[in-house]
Amino acid sequence: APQDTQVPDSGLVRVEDDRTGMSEQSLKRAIVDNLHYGQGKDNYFATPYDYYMAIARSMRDRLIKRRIQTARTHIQEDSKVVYYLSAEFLMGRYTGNSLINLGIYERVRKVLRESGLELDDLLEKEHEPGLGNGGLGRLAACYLDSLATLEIPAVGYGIRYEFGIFEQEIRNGWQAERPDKWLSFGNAWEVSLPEYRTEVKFGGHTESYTDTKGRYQTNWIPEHTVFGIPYDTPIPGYGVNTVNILRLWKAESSNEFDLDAFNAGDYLGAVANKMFSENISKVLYPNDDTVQGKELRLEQQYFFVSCSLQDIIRRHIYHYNSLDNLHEKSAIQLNDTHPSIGIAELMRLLIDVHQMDWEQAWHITQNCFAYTNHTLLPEALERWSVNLFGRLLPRHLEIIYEINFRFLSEVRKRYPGDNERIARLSLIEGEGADKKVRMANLACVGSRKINGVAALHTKLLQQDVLRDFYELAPEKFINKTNGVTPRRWLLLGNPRLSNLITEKIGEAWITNLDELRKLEQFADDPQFRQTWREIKQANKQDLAAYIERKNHIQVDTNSLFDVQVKRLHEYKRQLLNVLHIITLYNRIKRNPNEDILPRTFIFGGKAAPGYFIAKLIIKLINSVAAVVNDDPSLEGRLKVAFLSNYNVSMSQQIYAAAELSEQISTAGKEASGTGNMKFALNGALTIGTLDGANVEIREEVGAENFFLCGLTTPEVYELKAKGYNPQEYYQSNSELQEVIRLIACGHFSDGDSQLFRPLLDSLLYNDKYMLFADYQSYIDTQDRVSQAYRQEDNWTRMSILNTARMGKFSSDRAISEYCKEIWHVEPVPVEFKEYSPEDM
Ligand code: NBY
Repeated sequence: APQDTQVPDSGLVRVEDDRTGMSEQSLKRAIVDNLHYGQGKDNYFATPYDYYMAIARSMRDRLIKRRIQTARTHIQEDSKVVYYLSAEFLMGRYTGNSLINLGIYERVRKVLRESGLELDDLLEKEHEPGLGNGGLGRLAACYLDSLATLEIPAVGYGIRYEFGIFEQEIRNGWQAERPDKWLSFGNAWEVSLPEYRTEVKFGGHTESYTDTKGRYQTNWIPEHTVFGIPYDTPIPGYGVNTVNILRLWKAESSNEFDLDAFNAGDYLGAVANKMFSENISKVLYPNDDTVQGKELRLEQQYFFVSCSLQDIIRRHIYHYNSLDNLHEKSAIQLNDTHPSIGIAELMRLLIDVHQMDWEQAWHITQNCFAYTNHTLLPEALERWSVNLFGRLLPRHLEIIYEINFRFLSEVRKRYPGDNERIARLSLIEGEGADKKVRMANLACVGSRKINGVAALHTKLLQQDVLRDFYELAPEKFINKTNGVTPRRWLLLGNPRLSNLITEKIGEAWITNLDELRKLEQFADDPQFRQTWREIKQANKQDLAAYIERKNHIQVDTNSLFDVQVKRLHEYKRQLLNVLHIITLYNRIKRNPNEDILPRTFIFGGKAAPGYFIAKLIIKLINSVAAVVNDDPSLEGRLKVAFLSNYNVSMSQQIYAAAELSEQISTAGKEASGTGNMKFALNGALTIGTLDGANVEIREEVGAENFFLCGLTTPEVYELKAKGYNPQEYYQSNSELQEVIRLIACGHFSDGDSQLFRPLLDSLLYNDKYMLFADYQSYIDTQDRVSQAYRQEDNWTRMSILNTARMGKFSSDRAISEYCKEIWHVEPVPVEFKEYSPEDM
């Protein structure tokens, strides 16, 4: 080897490495270097996108060094590792977050300013990776941030969708979808590792044989095989050297071109395998909270789960040369049932590939997995037709039948003759042709722990959705109330407020959110209140400028910013919010001098493309906006803005500017909600039902600082049991009648009385989510909100107390609990060492 790499360190001159250095000089050199050699540009040719790429690459360089040392440390210490399996990771833009977590946001901003460049503008050039639908995918992202910050060895495993969640456009008030080509300008953040590509089988049949030791074995002869190529993105912790990874799998063909088929003149047949393979990681399914029993979806699930488990096993064997202790060194979390096929796949890998016996394999499997449930809606529970399942995964179906056989024998011993219970617990539902595999049952049987995502949700799982499993194994059930990362949702998203907070109480809150309690002492300080208000005002002005630019609506920044942003879904009741807007509109129309609080209603959210009613609600919001915003008799007191293509980046700006947070789902339907936490953290007050985590938010901030409305869960159940009739509420409420009649007569649809008929009919004759039952309570509470907003000082006080009392809802708290009570993992501190020739 050449000797000249060994430069003796004189101990006098220390020059920072361009790829790790943190001084202003090093950062500047790094960015210029990446601009030159990464983008092939200099300042004469460089576009803002080139600068963005150069900044991103400079940050990635800094993280890669730390990643290598993190990986080394985890191996040296024989650390137990958390594997977070999720079909969705809604990460938001990486670059701003990495600057924040490396602690050099301000420094880089200064360096760029010296060259006449504005960091915040450049960061907006990053195409947000939208690899998720909503709360579930975003929760996975917050948890990765906390895992790294808490120095827990962890890997996120998922799918590298070529197209993420669709881009939403509003055309003539309707939602239209465009494909999200997020990779078309390249992705500075990922590194591909083709050497770790992994083979996955699909279809075909199984054969039994007896091996040389006389053991009964099964061989799976597949119809197709596909390769999974891993792409890694570094996940930095805040203020620590730990950098974990998010490993996403891309599907590629294992035989590009079938020469035999080609030679036989079958050109399309020759590329069939390529098309099958590449389809698998092509596109994210855009449904949240409803399942589509599509074959491609099951292919996606099995594809990424099989790649991930093979990857876990490969690394484990390399390190320990045995799988006997797999469960002692790995904790595998199932983010909903989407990856729950992993339970059968791990059994298959241990038994068929690694020749373990059933009992040992089952012991290891049950002790590796834990399952998080995210929904109470029956239509969201995944059940695959046995037919389809057996065609795609014949070996897994056999294994599931075997798991079920053994499981039900135990159940029978415990509940002899209780056939109904046995039928409910079975992994297989129904008889004959339309038998289904119940993925939630598989997840429950194969996991050591089962958790809900808010206290109420966990209780309802135990009493309702998973009751039989709770009675069978109550010790498996545990609550883990969701949390959000304060790094993205306060420090990055609301710099003005973060600076004020840090000025007052220091920066410990960034990694210990309970510290925010120290703000309580300033809640009655007039000067502090004034500054608090000015910050909200400045954030509102930024959002108003955005609304003006995008929607061409001028909003009054002194009006109450009343915000509902989340996926469009009937149970989330955006329609109830609209009924309130029209109620206020009618009041002004009836009495133009009525003293109505000026409000700006802001909506954002995507509807699943096949969800007609949700799309009609978007059309209604935009139709009401068109009438209300242009009516001079309102004198600008009401404005409505639907912000198209709501995503993580947009939401950061919205939470910072919001004053009223709408969390009005029908009680017992929203598992937790996490937007509710982000709003309150940024000082918005909540109007909400006793649903999901709202219950706990209200407990923390105090009932006097929360606007409660609507039925409770027991009341909802009771009303349903005695036969809910929306007409009873409708007939006795003249203000409600006026609202419905105004929509019905075509007032918001150019006289078309049919357009919104489906919405009105569903309210008048069915009203599954009980909007009419909660209407009056909601309106009354909104009236109280208006009065409270006019007591400016007291509103500000409530706002400060909301932020001050959000400590519980940090994802650091949530993840610490998972670590202690589910995963049994400990922090592993990582030391940072400069490069040295010994690295080679
Ligand atoms: O998970 C959400 C819950 O609705 C929300 O209450 C909770 O706070 C959040 C985090 O725990 N669920 C959710 O976002 N679900 C999905 O996005 C989703 C996506 C796909 C499918 C089902 C649900 N699917 O079956 O394809």
